[in-house]
Amino acid sequence: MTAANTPLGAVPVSPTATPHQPESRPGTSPAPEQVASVGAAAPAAAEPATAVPADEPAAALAADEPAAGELARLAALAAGTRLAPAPVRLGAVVPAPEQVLPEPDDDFTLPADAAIRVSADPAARAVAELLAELLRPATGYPLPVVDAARPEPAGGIALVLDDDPALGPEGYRLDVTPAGIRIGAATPAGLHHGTQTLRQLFPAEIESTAPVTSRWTLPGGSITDRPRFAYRGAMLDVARHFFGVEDVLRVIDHLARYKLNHLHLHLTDDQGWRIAVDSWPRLTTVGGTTAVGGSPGGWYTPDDYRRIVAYAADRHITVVPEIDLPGHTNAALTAYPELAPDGVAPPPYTGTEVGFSYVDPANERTYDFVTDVLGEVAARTPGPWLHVGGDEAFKVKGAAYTGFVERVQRIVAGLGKRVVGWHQLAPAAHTDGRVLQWWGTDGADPVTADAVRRGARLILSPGNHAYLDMKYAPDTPIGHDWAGLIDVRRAYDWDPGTHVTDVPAEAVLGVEAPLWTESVTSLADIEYLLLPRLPAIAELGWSPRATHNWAAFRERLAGHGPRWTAAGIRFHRAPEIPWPASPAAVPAPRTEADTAGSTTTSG
Ligand code: TNX
Repeated sequence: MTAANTPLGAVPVSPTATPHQPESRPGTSPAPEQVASVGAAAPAAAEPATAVPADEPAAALAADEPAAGELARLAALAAGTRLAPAPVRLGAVVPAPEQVLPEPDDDFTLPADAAIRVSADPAARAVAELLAELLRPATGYPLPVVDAARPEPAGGIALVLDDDPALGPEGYRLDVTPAGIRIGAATPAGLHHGTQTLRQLFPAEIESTAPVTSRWTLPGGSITDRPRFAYRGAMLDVARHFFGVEDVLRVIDHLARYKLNHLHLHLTDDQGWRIAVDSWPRLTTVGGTTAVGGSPGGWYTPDDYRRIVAYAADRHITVVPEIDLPGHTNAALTAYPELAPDGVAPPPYTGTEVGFSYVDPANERTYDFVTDVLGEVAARTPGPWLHVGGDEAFKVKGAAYTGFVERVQRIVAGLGKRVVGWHQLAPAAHTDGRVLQWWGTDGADPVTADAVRRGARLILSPGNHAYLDMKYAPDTPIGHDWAGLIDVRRAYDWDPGTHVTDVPAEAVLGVEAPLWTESVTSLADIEYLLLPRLPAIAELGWSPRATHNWAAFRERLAGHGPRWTAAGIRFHRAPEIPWPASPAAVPAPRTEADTAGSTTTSG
């Protein structure tokens, strides 16, 4: 944080500095008319609460059953019991905001007739529509979105594009006062991140996909927030196992929730080619049909890919497509043997070894292939990045490797894109804007540090902290352990700014959590490995280092268990996190006033 960006009089509040609010606070009960009559507002076809306890992958169930208290709470939810949760603590947000100024007397309860007023700008309006979509199912409120020249909260929510340059391209300021909620930002992206913070300030039941009769009270005060790093991402390997569009959209939702702004798709590997290329059609029709262990293959049509890109863009997430070259190309070679060094089609590969396949760097046809493939992918990708892999090409050595990489880097530049590659690209010549994704396990890496001195910037994905395909513990199902076991604390306790020796923080563009999928076969598996570690990596990417504090983080993270459960999201109940043993929101002791305003869900 710089002085210029510090609002007058505001002091950063460390997440530990604000004591927990008591479970219920006197004087904050809403007037009866503020208590939602969800039965009236809910759509007639609404199902009873569908927020069933989230299933873990079958093998994990015994170790990771939801706490009994949570089940009781969910039963109450399903029965339509009126809930009166205490407001969450203003600073109880993941990733930790830059500045938090609680005003405990300024709590605000969202009324059923609230509107979302938004600056007259199409992208800002889209943020408002998404916020309304997030809040409507649980509240059952209509929450109309209204354009306004100067939006005011007016007893509801205002999303205001204002020109506060201090907030930067992704920052926002959120105020909760008795007049309502106001989020201000210089950009739609900033407004979007502000809405994700707002979402976390609602009681956990806001995540329910069916109406919940509750009092939607938010904690008073202000949050001023900006990211530490510009690049915050996660990677999904859709090549080892294929995941359809719906699964990818669900992963994008998880990224958006934690203010990540890049989704890296590992689209090609030995076991499958997952993106259609019109000029080389057999890449998918032949190379896309297989997956690890004989699982079904699949691929994205141009429309599928555009759908993913558009859904991500609506959430201010940029898709980074990876075509892994020159190794990890067995699937391509099964389709086009002319690219193989011996010109012979290899058999399809469904194992999990690496490093045996490569396209022939001495064959000109290989560069036609690279130019066509990258050209088509670039044309369908609005974001600036093309990831060209480069890892584990064990059979393309020395000058053959660097010569290939330098040529590919020129092809990417010629397409007007910015090249990213795994840090094995480091020895190749620098090219403008080049970014290396570092996945080492030992921060002493002079070759990468040298590439940084020559101009490269780094995305940090240390294998022993950020690899979400590593197991949590020896007895957790799914995943590898070649880079060690990664429990939540290990995912959280490192500093991207100092991690690689002789690489200054300014050279670090950001962080990314890769999820390789050799052992991952379903969305349930993905969520089990992502949650709760993805929020840890997200916090490293977003939050100022001054907020870094394991004890405080685990407390804040614990509050997300009930949110995921309410949303039907599976997660690993990591033992080092103090998940609430009792419900996040228990049926409040009923007062006369409460009873008068109370209704049940229409379900
Ligand atoms: C290494 S990390 C790989 C991947 C594997 C992963 C498994 C990297 C750039 N390459 O091919 O899937 O380990 O953890």
